Amino acid sequence: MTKNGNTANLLTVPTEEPLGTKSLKGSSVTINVPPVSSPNTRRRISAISAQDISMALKTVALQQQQLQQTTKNGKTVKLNKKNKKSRKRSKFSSGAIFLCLLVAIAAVGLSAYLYGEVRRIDQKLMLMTGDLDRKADVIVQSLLKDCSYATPWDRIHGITRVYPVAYPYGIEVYCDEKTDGGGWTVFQRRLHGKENFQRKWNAYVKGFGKLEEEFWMGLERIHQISSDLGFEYELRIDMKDFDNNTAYAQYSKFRVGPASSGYELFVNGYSGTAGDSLQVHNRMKFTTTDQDNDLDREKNCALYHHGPWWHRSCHSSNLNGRYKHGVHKTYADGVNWRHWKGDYYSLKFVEMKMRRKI
Ligand SMILES: [Ca+2]
Repeated sequence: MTKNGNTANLLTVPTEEPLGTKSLKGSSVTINVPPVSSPNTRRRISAISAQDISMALKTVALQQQQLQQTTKNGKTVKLNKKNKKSRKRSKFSSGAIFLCLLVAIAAVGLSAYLYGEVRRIDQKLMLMTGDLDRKADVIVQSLLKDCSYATPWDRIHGITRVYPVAYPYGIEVYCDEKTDGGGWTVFQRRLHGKENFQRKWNAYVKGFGKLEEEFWMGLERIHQISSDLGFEYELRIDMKDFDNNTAYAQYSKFRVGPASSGYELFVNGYSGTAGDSLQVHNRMKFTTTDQDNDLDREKNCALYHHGPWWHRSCHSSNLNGRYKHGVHKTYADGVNWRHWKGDYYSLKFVEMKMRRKI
């Protein structure tokens, strides 16, 4: 019933789909129909209601479809945007990773290349250094083949190691760095008579004695040092008698030949204070008691005068003779230098030395 007492007609029309609105509930449309007061009114209501209902239903259905479509499009748009962003991010990430990999590979390759270059340069430097070391060794050894370039240490201590060509591992020699500017390689010394100089051929070839005291360097070493074709050598002989008087004999040219020559003596150019008692022995071979190379056909000069030497037939100097402490009665068998002290005086001190001429 209505407020004015008319009976309201309620018309319920089923819908095709749920409407989901406040005015349209459930699966049907409820329309308030005014009370029917007359048969004409009933017909008009009936006719209007049918059109309205039909239009309303169509309108609602259309709106519903539009709403759904709008909702779907919105989601799609949003999804599409999200997908695009995601794809962009994915593409960016993949590109960044690829770039990083390229950089890493390039870095590894560059590092390997640089390492190889450094290794090659290092090897070249090592080869160059080794070559320079070898050349330096050759130069040093050529300089140190005798006492010509003795160090200050050698000047103090006398004994040093030198490297003649025939002795690549070096030999120890005594250097005289005090006499006449130094640089002398000493090859014979008589000092106190304790060393036995009455020795045979092999001993005189190899050498004997103590470098600090009395010794003979050896014919082979004297030959090897003095016969260097690149240089000339000079000879100096320092002497002292028992009154401590000194004298010397110096020769501007000195050389000892090889074993095949009998260690032939080459000497020339005397100067000094002792007189020349050696020039007469020039071109003589060395003679020992067991190897007679002298020119005396009747005797062995080394045996007769008790002194291995470059005897002719026999000598005017006999510096390897017996150590007799000065004056002696026997003929020329002491440490004799005829032109200073004669054939009957055995010297207190003798030192024979050679020096490279520069
Ligand atoms: Ca003879």
